[in-house]
Amino acid sequence: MRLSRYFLPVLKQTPAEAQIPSHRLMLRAGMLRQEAAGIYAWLPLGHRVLKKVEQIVREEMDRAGAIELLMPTLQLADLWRESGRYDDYGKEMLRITDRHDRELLFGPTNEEMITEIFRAYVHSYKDLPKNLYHIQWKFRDEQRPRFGVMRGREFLMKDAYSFDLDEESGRKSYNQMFVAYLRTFARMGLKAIPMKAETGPIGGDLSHEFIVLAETGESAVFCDKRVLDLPIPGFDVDYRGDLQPIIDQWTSLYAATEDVHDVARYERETAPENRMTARGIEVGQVFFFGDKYSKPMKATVTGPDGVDRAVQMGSYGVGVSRLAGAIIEASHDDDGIIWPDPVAPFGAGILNLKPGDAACDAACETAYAALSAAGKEPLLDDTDERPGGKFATMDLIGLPWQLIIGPRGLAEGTVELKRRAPGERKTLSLESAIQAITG
Ligand code: 5CA
Repeated sequence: MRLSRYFLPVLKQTPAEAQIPSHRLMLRAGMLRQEAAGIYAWLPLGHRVLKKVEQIVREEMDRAGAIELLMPTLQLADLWRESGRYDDYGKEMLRITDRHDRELLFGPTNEEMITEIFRAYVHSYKDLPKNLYHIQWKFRDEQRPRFGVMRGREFLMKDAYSFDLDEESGRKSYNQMFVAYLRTFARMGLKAIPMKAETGPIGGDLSHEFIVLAETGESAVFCDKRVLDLPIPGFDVDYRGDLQPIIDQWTSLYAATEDVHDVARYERETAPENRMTARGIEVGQVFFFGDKYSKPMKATVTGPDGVDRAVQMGSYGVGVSRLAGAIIEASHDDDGIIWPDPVAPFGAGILNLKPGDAACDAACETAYAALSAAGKEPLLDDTDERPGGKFATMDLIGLPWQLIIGPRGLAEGTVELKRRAPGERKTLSLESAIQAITG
């Protein structure tokens, strides 16, 4: 992409309404525009990040055996009356009436709809287990939307739903999602800690929240800090094998959110030097709730014994849009965002310090072609902005690499290469710089 043709409305001033770094930086870097309280337009740079996050979530879901579909945002009220949640959900649900006076709602989650789809087609244990997911916009009329995409009203969620014949097999599905979540967040450069959690309006009695530690997080958490050093399962983890040892390893060290914190247990199980009290951002939550929806909604399957029974279900959410903010909370400095490579909107920035200078233009084109061919998705700053402004914008938008090309260096056969994270610059030949970026 050439910056002269792109749409990157960076802000010089820090917007007054933004209270936390990620919100501030997303507005300043031209990623996001607020359209109403808790409702945002994703501008091109933000959209690229959102798509990268979404794709990592998708790849790990697919790897774990889940199957993607797409359900609508609008749902019939009658569907929610079947489970009893239409009245229970209260003011958080956005209720809509169509021209025929039919009651609809903008989905805050999809347990009812997926159960309705499942029961229409699946009737035998032979078709189990199944895990279906989608990545779709949700609406929750939060009382206090705040912190930008962290607590929005409209937000993008990945929600998966598992269906099993019995509890034991349901537990295996839960474990698969647990492991997939460990991998998903690690791939984005995050340390997300699974913690015992409340189940709230989703229900059930087995649940874990995945929490990224950050000072600005909304949840207070208590954990054994050794959990931060546990190994992440590799890409070759066998999802069809026994995952229980991995779950046991991750859940044997104490980790709980404030809502379910058990002080006595915490102090009994965690040596004083290992205790950690912190704040965190919930980036995902997994639930196992058995027949809570399948029973009232009559989603039954015939077992091998010929007896019909309500299917055992779990649901598994990831806050895709919240993750874009959570990654920034975990990775920024005073100058701006520091994107981990896998979610960076562009892999490298090329700064042409003197557009119009034949040597600078030629070197930039060479770099642009080479990095594009290597799949690095470069952003070439070919604008007339002065060098100081170009450096500030590149630091603000946080691309992992900056390739700085100016007339003085080129006269000596060199360019400068900066890795955004540590911030140091190296002087080297154009070929070596390209080599360093493409690895
Ligand atoms: N049906 C279940 C799982 S599929 C469910 O809705 N779970 S949830 O309520 O925990 O939401 C899943 C994830 O969505 C949360 O972990 C969080 O990361 C994200 N999320 C929830 N509410 C918001 C919100 N208001 N703004 C941004 N992200 C949110």
